[in-house]
Amino acid sequence: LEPAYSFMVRVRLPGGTATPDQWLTMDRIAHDYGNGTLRLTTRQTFQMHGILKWNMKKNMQAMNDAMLDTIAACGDVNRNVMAAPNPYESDVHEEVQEAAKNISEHLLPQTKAYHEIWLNEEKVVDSSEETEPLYKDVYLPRKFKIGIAVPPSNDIDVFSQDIGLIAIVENGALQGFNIAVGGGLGMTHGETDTYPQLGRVIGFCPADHIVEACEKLLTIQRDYGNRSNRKNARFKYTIDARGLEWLQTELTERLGWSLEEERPYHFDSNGDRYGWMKGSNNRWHLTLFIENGRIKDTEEYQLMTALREIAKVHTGEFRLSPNQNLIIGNVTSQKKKKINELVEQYGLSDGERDSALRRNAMACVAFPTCGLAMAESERYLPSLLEKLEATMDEAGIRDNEITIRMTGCPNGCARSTLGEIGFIGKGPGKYNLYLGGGFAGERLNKLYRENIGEEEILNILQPMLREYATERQDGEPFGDYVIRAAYIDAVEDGLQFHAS
Ligand code: SRM
Ligand code: SF4
Repeated sequence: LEPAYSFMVRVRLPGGTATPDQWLTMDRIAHDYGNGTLRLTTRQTFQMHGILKWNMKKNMQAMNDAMLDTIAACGDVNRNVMAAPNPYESDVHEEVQEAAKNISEHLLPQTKAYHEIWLNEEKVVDSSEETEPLYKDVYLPRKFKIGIAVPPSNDIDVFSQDIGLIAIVENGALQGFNIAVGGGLGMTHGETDTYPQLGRVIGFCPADHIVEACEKLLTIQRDYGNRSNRKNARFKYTIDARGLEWLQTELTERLGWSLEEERPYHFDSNGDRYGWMKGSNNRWHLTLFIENGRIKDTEEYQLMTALREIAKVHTGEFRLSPNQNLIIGNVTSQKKKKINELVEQYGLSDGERDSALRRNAMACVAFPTCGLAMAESERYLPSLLEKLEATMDEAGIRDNEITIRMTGCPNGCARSTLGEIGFIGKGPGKYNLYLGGGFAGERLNKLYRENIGEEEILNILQPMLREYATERQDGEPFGDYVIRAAYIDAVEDGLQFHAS
């Protein structure tokens, strides 16, 4: 008898855009083969859990029929390329999406193994004869991540990417991208030579050369990344060990031309803007709040059914946000009425009824499916928020946005070291508390208290939030306030993250 091994499947979805048909396929296979829920991830894609080994092939084939695949969604390769779904910038949205798709496709491994294993394609070449022009026979030392932000929104947390691209839009047209390199957030508790780091901008690249620039940067990491210690193998460590100047020289040599001076840009937040808005293309976009990205039905909230009903009538697309939310994008004026009826019928949240704290909070998956979790995250954060919301209400700052990010371990899958308030699991019911992250994702937070449970968390945060309500300066974000009030030092560089 074969054991009932079950798997998680993560889709490759550059820029997080799916058609209504693709949505319906994911919904169907989540019920047919998965655990009946879908998870929208922090990198704008779908995850499904609980697929039994003997259903894997049928599952992958159903996805393939809907033009979806899982190639390079995991592994030591370039991962799902993120792109700002921000509907305010609908003029450049398509160009940015296109860039994400081009980069993703260009950096895909060429092996046909996926098709042979899952799609019953005939083995046409001996695998020893297959060539990988980019990855060669060594692949990368570690996972590699690329994302594109469109200022003023830093929704994709551009500085957390191995390569972060900042779209430069002038006179309504995409000119190119400032390139930030060497971001990455994972670390290991107690090992200070592992640390989160933010990307640093090295220059501007015209739009028509961006695929080439990403390729060359990736090959630098392929050739110089640490292959003897996986904990020091991300691009951030390669760059920190050799310096930005070295990287620039190496890049110029490989490109045969130099990047231009970086162009001015400004970010105002890394969160999502909820509700209906009209894009510049006369289409409508509705951002829905999806708590921790979990799509499921409960007795009180039929979210999964509602989104299925919307997919049946929607003619635009679904855009998965980097904050685990969902945008019903490109809705025509005719369809808006019907979609709005469904939103109301099922009581879907467009953020209005939720506090600003909850709307800006993210938790990683953690228990029960993540084998690396040390503490709860997705299943715990909502109840902790309830207690903090009560304090925010009392203090009269319910609508004040503060980013809270929680992860069940220091890998940082919900980008916890970028929260104004960050929690990282230490053990069952115990978290490290971090403070002082930048509201626009421009500054890492720093350890404030170690290994504390809920009581202590509340004893620390409740008075701090009350004080913030009365002492803050006009428009001062919480992450800036705790630094000004000397609760914590600002982290200017990831290399100082562990400094006391
Ligand atoms: Fe992650 C590993 C979930 C975004 C850093 N991540 C994992 C695994 C696969 C656990 C494992 O290796 O066994 C988790 C599966 C849990 C489960 O049960 O589903 C997992 N990561 C996730 C997701 C689903 C979290 C979420 O709540 O949405 C995100 C899926 C992204 C995607 O669609 O591709 C997810 N992971 C991230 C991010 C955020 C980002 O990329 O923007 C990070 C931090 C950024 C970074 O990479 O530096 C992140 N995940 C990690 C790491 C630490 C990497 C490192 O450099 O140290 C691991 C562990 C590893 O790679 O060894 C990890
Ligand atoms: Fe799992 Fe840790 Fe990632 Fe959370 S942060 S999903 S616990 S690996």
